[in-house]
Amino acid sequence: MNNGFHTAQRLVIVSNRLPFTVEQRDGQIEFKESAGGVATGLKSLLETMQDSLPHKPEYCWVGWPGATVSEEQKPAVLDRAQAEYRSCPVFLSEEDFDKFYEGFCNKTIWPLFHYFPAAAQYDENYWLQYKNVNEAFCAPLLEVIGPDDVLWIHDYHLMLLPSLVRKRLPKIGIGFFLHIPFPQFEIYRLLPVQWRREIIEGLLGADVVGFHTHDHQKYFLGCVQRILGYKHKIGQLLLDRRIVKVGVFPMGVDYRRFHEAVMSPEVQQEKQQLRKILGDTKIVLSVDRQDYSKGIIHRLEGYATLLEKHPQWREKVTLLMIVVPSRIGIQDYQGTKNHLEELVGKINGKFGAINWTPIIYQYRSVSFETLVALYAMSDVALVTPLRDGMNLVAKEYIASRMDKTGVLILSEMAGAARELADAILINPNHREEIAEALKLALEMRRQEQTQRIRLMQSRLRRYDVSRWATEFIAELFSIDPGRARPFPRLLTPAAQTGLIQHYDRSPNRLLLDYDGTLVRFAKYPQLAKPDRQLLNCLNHLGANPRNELVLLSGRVKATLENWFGSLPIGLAAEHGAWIKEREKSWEKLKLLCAEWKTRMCPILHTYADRIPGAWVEEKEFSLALHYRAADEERGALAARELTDDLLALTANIDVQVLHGNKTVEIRNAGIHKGIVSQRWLLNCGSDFILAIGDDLTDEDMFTGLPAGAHSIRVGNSPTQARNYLRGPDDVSMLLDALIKGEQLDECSPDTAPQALHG
Ligand code: ADQ
Repeated sequence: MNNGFHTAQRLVIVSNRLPFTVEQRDGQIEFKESAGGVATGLKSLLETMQDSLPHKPEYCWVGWPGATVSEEQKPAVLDRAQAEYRSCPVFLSEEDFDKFYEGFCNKTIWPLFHYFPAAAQYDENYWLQYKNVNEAFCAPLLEVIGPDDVLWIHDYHLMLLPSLVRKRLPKIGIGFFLHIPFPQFEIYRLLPVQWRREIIEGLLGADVVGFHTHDHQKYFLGCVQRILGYKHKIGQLLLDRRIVKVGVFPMGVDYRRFHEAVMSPEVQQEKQQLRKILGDTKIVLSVDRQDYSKGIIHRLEGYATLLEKHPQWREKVTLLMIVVPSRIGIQDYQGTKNHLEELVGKINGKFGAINWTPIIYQYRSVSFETLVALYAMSDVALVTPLRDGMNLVAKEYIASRMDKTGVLILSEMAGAARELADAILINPNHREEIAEALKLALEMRRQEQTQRIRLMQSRLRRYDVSRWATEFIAELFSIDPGRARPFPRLLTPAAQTGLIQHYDRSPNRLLLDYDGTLVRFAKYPQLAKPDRQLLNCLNHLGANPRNELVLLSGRVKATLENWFGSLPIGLAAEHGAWIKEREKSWEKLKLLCAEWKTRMCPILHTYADRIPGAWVEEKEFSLALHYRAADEERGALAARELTDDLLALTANIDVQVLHGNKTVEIRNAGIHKGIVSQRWLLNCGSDFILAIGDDLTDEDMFTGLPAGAHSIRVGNSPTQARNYLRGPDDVSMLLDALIKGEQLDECSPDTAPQALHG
């Protein structure tokens, strides 16, 4: 497909909806402007983008045209979309619409992420179609994207897309912005295990993930940690091979456009006409897409309570309620509409008079000019969502108050409440609170109105839609997309070649940690057994007469003996409390006392009882509380508390307390991997030394090494080691490369060690 876009660096926007919606009328295709926050926000952004962004990128927009289009009509829609809107439509089938859009997006994610768990449906067919449609977006994208383009994916319909694109184009810059709230883990976990994991993994395909508020960012990072185990540092996640920045970018509105439109002749004329119809009552405005999350019913109940409790306002105020039809095929939405219309009728019937209708209700979309006229003439804007990512209506109202009067009543559940602290903030669940806020707003003195509006306008003028996009895109352009390396001192191929050459010409000492270095951590330690390949590798290295190989571990000697006792290598158990030289017996490194264990053991057990999944390991000269199988956050919190307690309790005895990788360990002081490794390094001069470890306890080993030794920390924690490797797989590759080097060098079948069998 030739999309007609040239390949200089461009911004490729991807969202479920395009800025236009295709409609069929008398067999003819018509293009209508799309409503809704994402489409309107992005549209006004693109209109101003050329002036405001430092890079002034060209753009194109990929998305669904809002209706199913027949095969014959597709070419015409494609041509017009490209020519008039710089858009590339992704066509979806009826089935996609039912199961993806109305199904997974609007019956699963939307209710759940807006904290309506009872309304969420967990249908496997919806989920499968969600995956299919994300794939369906990926294919045309790959045809559109040029090598230098940057991708900005929007919203909850396309949460799997970042990683789908990343897999195919590892070096492309990808941003993702979520326009709706990201919920707390307790809500998010209601998704089935596989779905919740794939969604997080999908999002982490992006280089920058953006949210409207700090709360949404915090909840997302919490879910990432609990589901995938990645901890963040000031919003940055260090994945195995990439960095993902998770940031807060509160979306603004096109402030100037709203502000300046107020004085336009069209808006002035609209205002006059509306004024004639509405008489001289005070006007409370309510404008939304029809959605149960917007709290429209609660708003009506609050208004009815005002009329009930403060009858002096009857006939003096009118609620003007404009509702845009939305997602009309979904039952919950139809239900809300019926309920809403019933309630409007009831309130009008109960309080209305011949010359006064308390609520004027319109179920339709209105033009930009009418919308601005409504904002400009309303004394109060009543915005009461039960949960909202941001809420642009609240911001548009403030931007349209040219005369600096008017009052905004805003739900504290809207993201916008974080920025608009000078609104009257209310809890939308409490009708009395809404009624009192209305009374306060209707009676507020002009001077106070102006004071509040000024403060909010000055914020919205600065943080407008361009600023939102500029900051997001600047972040995206600032990174080296997909190439950012979280490991600054990663062992490069060149350094590895140097290391192998050094190894090949020397007598060698190899000091290796086991858990986390040679094998990945498992939920329980007994599951992290060495496999045949690892045993063969250690056997090869140990059998080379030039080598002295030692495994230094915190494990007990029985386990090490069982797994490695027959190999020609040295072993150190319990961090060196017990050692075994090659082909000799176990011996204690020095006389150690273990009396303290009887006092400490009950304390560890008390903590283990408090953390489901945690357990205590009793060794000969040490005690360890393990919490790898426990809930990540609870385990870490309790472990910090335990470490503190133990440090205080052990101040007068000769032991050390160590908070390691998902463990808290107490062991005798004066025994650590630094001391024990010296035993094998004694008198080795400037021989080749290689030490590899992944944990805090391995730092003792690194710091004790002579200059010129090779030291490698596995993982990305701060270290004294010279280099990093990412994980046990990379260690395994390095050890294999050492063996291959040996084989090339010596190549004598007589001296090659035998592989282990059985
Ligand atoms: P929405 O849920 O669509 O957006 P909102 O932010 O209020 O909610 O945006 C609605 C948009 O539609 C506004 O720009 C408004 O002017 C327009 N609109 C509303 N009623 C209208 C009417 N009767 N006629 C014409 N236009 C009308 C989603 C999230 C929000 C988030 C936005 C942007 O749910 O929380 O603020 O995306 O990120």
